[in-house]
Amino acid sequence: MESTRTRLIKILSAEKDAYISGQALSEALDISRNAVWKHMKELQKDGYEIEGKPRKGYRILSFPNKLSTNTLQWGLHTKWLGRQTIHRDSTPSTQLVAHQAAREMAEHGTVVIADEQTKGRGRMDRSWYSAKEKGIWMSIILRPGIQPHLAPQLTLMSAVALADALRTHTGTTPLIKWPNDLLLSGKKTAGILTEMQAEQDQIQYVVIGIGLNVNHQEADFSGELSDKATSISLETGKTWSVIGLVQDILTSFEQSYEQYMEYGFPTIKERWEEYGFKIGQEVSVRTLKESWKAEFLGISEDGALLLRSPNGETRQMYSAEIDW
Ligand code: BT5
Repeated sequence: MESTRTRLIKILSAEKDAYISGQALSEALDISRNAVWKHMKELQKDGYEIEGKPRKGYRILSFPNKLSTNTLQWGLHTKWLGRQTIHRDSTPSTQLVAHQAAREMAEHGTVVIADEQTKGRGRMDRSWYSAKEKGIWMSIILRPGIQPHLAPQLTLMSAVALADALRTHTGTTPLIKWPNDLLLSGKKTAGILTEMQAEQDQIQYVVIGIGLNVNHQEADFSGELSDKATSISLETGKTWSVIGLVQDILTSFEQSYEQYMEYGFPTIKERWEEYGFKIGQEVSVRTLKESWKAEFLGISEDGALLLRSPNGETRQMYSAEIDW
């Protein structure tokens, strides 16, 4: 059951610019007019800017710049993505919360987001540094009707959606380092982690984890990250609203996902290659058995890495460690 406060915010947000009378609110929420007034005072204390006019009623002028399920909804223009959100002030990892929610049948498009992760994770048990309120640490639950072996394409699709959103929202031009890093000025600003629960030929759900450094300053990165990591703020010299950026990423993600589901991977491939890091350049490739130099040609129609070996042969690789 939603709290009275959440219902009150929902009613006020749905009205956008119009006023709602104290009487209408008291009836809708089944509380006294005095209780409505008290709730308004509480909201103002939490940073909501609320206008109350005699004989007209109340309206919200602005939301606080603090992430919450409510502030995320205000100004979100998606159809289905992020319509259900789970927000945590602090959590070990939004991936864990998302897996749990998905097992409990959370719907397609549910977004889990946290101000801070204490055990953020990358691929292969690597860790992901997720400082409090500095970035976007979120996991998206999807239930795509595709074959499990195609799931890696969702990582590439997500990277394109994220790169598009960063380009339009912040004016930066990210590059995507295969398969899941977003770079600005050659340093990592975002990473994507795709995890899935599937049977042989059917995906139950996929969780796409997105970590994006937004307002970190140089002092926020230490150790190995000091020369490997960057943030949108470091690159643009500005502080960004995490909420506004999340909303634009979700819009971009929803569009890319729909494009992918409708037209398949080729359209994503083209967009990916526009952002591809080191396309046409030499890289070192390591597999379990061998290590060799190759020219990075781009990605194939199904998302594999395309490499030209020194003898001129073109090879497709689905997994390899690349020294860029
Ligand atoms: C990734 O792994 O890049 C995937 C990161 C996914 C993080 C999101 S946040 C929301 C969701 N919840 C989670 O717990 N995870 C997801 P990988 O390619 O394995 O890169 C990991 C490596 O990136 C580390 O070994 C570090 O070298 C580096 N790294 C760690 N934190 C970083 C940061 N904040 N910025 C830049 N680089 C970082």
